[in-house]
Amino acid sequence: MGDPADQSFATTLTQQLQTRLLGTPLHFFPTIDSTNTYAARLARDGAPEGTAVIADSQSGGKGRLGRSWISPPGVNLYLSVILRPPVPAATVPHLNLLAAVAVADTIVQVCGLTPAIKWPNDVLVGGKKVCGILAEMQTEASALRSVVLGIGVNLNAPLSAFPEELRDKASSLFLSGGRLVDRPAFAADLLTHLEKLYVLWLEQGFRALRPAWEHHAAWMIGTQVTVAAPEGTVVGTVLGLDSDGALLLQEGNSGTSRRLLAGDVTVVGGYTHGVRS
Ligand code: BT5
Repeated sequence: MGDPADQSFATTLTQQLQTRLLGTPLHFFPTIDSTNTYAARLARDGAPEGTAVIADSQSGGKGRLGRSWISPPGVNLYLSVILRPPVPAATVPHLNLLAAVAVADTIVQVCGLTPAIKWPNDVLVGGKKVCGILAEMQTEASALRSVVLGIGVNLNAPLSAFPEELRDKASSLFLSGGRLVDRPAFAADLLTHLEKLYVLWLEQGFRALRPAWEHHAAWMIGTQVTVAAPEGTVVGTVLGLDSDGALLLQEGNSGTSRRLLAGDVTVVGGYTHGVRS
């Protein structure tokens, strides 16, 4: 599959893996449309929990709500993991928060940078997005069959890898920290953090993840935001996270508090509070 450089990514990652569950088996592709789409196909065909799909580049990388994820070759990480948690489908959004904590913990450990989580599924460094997360589930007769947890992290992308319109919003760990990141080592560490948090979540539920999430998202508390939620646009001040992972807002001048389960957050006046590199 592909050139030797590609193969060395997969071989080195396999050698460095320290997980019991996540990352085995590992499917590696020099290029693919979307690791999430491929993993969903594997999941439908019965692939076991822990199966991972990694690609060096994606031609159709997916974001949420039909948006796309810029996925140039040779520089970043595009990872999808198949999970089969024995939980109700309503708790699947927790996995976005769980993955954001795992990415933030890995960034601290590998790069020594200070990441900031932006609810629900972004990780920022220096106020710019370095990671996006896409959890997609498969259900049967309303029972959860599998979840494909997709994670894209900009590791070594130069500014030129991003289209003009993203250059003030997106960054890579290399651009933020000034040092190239070892891609297989980052992937191995990320899978270790993911597995640890996943086991914790299965055993103890979301409340066990909440302190770590709040640590990385502390900058959001008290921040004025606009949330484009499925139920409409809400403007307010972030109060925190509810026990089930919902975002709590104090709305406008009314003082009413609101619980939001999904949406896109924009910080009023820009990400200045999230700038912590
Ligand atoms: C996300 O969506 O942030 C989820 C991205 C998930 C990507 C991973 S890669 C592995 C797996 N396989 C896939 O096909 N997908 C997953 P959303 O919150 O909707 O953000 C998408 C928006 O982020 C875009 O509309 C752009 O504005 C911006 N964006 C696109 N590519 C980016 C990049 N590489 N870095 C930073 N921002 C980007």
